[in-house]
Amino acid sequence: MGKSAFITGVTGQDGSYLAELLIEKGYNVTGLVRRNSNPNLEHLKAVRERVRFVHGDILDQRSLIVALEESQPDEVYNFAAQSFVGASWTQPVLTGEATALGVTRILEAIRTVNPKIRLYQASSSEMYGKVREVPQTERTPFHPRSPYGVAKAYGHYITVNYRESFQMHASSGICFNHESPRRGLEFVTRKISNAVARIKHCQQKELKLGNIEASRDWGYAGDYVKAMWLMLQQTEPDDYVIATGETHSVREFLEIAFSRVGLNWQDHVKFDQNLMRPAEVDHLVGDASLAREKLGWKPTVTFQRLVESMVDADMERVGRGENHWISW
Ligand code: G4F
Repeated sequence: MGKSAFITGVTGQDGSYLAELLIEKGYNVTGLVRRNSNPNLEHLKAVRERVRFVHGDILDQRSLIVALEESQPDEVYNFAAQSFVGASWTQPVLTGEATALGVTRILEAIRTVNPKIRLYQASSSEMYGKVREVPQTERTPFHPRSPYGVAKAYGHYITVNYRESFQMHASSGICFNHESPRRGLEFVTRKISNAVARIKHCQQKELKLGNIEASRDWGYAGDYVKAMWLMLQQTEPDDYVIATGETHSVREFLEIAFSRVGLNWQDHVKFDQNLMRPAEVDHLVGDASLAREKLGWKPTVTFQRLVESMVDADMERVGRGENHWISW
């Protein structure tokens, strides 16, 4: 009989790529969805008949215990969070409840139902914030710069703590930014690729952005979920930086994205002070040597190819008449 996995945040970018990967590997996959929501299964369309959905909420301890009792997984992958950094200043308490304490609830649910269940926790390069060294490794100290980054640091350390306190097989992937055509429209990469397609199709004239000098280590989400799975196949749990080792600015992303459709970004992009963050993370670049050595993992998609594939996918979508628009 195949293994079984339980994924929180299954309808999102990472959850959907991981569900596809695990189903291809013969897993039984259960996904947690919120009862009151009308879950958008668009990203899961290739596999949705093969995923079993259970209701529950990362904010509600009992629902997590019941969901794990019902699904009896071998592995849990925790992606549930308030994951947009920008919103974490306007919803700091919700961010703490979901992104920080949500991890403790998952750990407690595992301890209660079956402490042998293996856990993948989605940690984040946002924990490095005002970076103390370049590139960042598993040993680089954290200095988070947003309520989101602070909450992720809590989630990271509580995972380490339960591993050390209760000998749980709990691992964290300190994932640097990872993108794809399934990225949410609020994140800068998808905001740009969607706007490029809409501008090219004469549905939008300009694109408002905040700090375009910020630079990130941007990889492809489909590559990153493979590293997450590999972490749970190791005999010993550990924490791993997952990154490409290259950093690029938002400005570089704009140049490639607009030129992909023969446009000049300077003709369309406007600066909007309201999109500047109260505290910024200026420069992130990760060193994934440990993942390369221990997991045999490496990224396969270049920055140029990533940007182009996102623009191509949005050009196709907008061309088909699918209209995605975001006002912030
Ligand atoms: O795309 P972003 O919103 O991603 P951010 O803040 O780096 O966070 C993402 O990656 C993290 C991993 O490091 C995850 F943990 C997190 O959940 C999320 O997936 O912003 C990237 C950069 C920032 O410096 C931001 O200030 O783009 C800058 N930016 C400039 N104008 C903008 C905009 N970001 C957004 N979202 N929208 C803008 O208009």
